[in-house]
Amino acid sequence: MATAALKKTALNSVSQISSANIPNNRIVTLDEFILRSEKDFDYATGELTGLLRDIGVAAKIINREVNKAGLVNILGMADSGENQSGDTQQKLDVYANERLIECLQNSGECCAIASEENDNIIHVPPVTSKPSHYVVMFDPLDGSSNIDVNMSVGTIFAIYRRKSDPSGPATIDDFLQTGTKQVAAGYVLYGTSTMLVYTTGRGVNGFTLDPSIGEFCLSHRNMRIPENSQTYSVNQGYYSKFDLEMRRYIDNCSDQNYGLRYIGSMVSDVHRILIQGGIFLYPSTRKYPKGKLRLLYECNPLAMLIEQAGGKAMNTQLKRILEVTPHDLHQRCTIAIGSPTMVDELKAFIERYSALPL
Ligand code: P6P
Repeated sequence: MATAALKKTALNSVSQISSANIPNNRIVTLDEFILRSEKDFDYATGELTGLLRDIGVAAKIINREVNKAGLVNILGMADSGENQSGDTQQKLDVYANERLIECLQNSGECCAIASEENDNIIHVPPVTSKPSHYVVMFDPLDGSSNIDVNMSVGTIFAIYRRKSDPSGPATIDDFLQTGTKQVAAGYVLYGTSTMLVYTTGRGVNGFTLDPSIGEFCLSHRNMRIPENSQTYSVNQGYYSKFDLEMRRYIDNCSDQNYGLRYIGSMVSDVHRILIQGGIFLYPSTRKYPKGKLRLLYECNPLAMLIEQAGGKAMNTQLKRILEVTPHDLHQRCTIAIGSPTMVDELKAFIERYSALPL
C-alpha cells in the first residue's frame, strides 16, 4: 500500500489521540499536548500545531482583559471610553478580535482570517518564504453583552485547509467550505475558570488555564457528551414566535419536567451540555427567520466538536450542520445541538408536526 494511503489509513484508524502518547501522572500543558498529538501522525506539518498554539496565546491575553472588565470603572476608565491617560478603552470584543488577528499574523501560519467583527476576509502576509496552507475563522468574543453582568463569554474558532493556489492570495472559497472540511475547531470559555476545548478530528480534549503558571493544562481527556439528559436550553421568551413543531417539543420537555438552563452565551450553554448532556436550540424567530447564530464561526466549530464527543447537530430542517452549504461568510442558520438521544427526539417532533416540506 502506498505511503500516503498507509498514512491515511493510520489517520482513519486512530479515533482519539493515543493516550499512550500523553502522560497521565503529571501536568500536561496545551503546548505539550499539541506537539505530542502531532507526533501521532508523522505526515503532519508544524503549521496546524503553530495555529493552535497561537490561538492559545491569544486566549491568555484576552482572558487577562476579560477578567479585568469588572474593574473598568475602578481603574478610572472615563465614560467616554478613555482612561485617565487618554488611552481609548476598547470594547472587549474589538480587543479580543485584534489580539487574535495579531497572534495569527505574527506567526504567519495562516494565509487569511475571517472574523465575526470584520465584513471581509483579512489576508495574512507570509512571515517566511514558506506558503501557508490554512485559513482561520473565529467569533472573538461570543456573548460579549454578558460581560457587563459578569456572565461567562467565549471565543469560537475553526481552521480549514485552503483550497486556493498556495502561491497566490486566499479567496472567499477558502472560507465557504462545509463544516466537514474543518481540520480543527474549538472554543475558549472565559468562565469561573478559563478553559480551551478543541478537536482535530481525533476526539475532544479540554484544558484549564492555571493562572499561577500561565499555562492551559490538560484537565478533561477525551470528552464524551452524555447520551441523554433532562435539560434543554432555549430562549423561552420567543416561545410564541416558534414554529408549531418547536412549541410541541418544548411543551414535551416541560411535560416531562425537564430542567431549562439558558445563559444567553452559546459557548457557555454548549459547554454545559458537553459536560452534563442536554440540547441547545436556536430555531427561527420573527426577528431571525433563518436563525440568529452564524454557520461558519459559531455553529460549524461547535457542531464538529460535539459530534467528535458523540453528540449531534442539525438545523431545524433536519440537515446535519456540518453538511450545510455556505454561501456567505456571515450566513446565519438555525441549530439544535447536544445529546444524540435528545436531538433524535426533536427530529421526531419536527417530522411529526412540521407543516413545511422538509
Ligand atoms: P438571544 C450571544 O449574543 C449569541 O450570539 C449567542 O452566544 C447566544 O446563544 C445567543 O446570541 C443568545 O441570543 O436572542 O437568546 O439573546
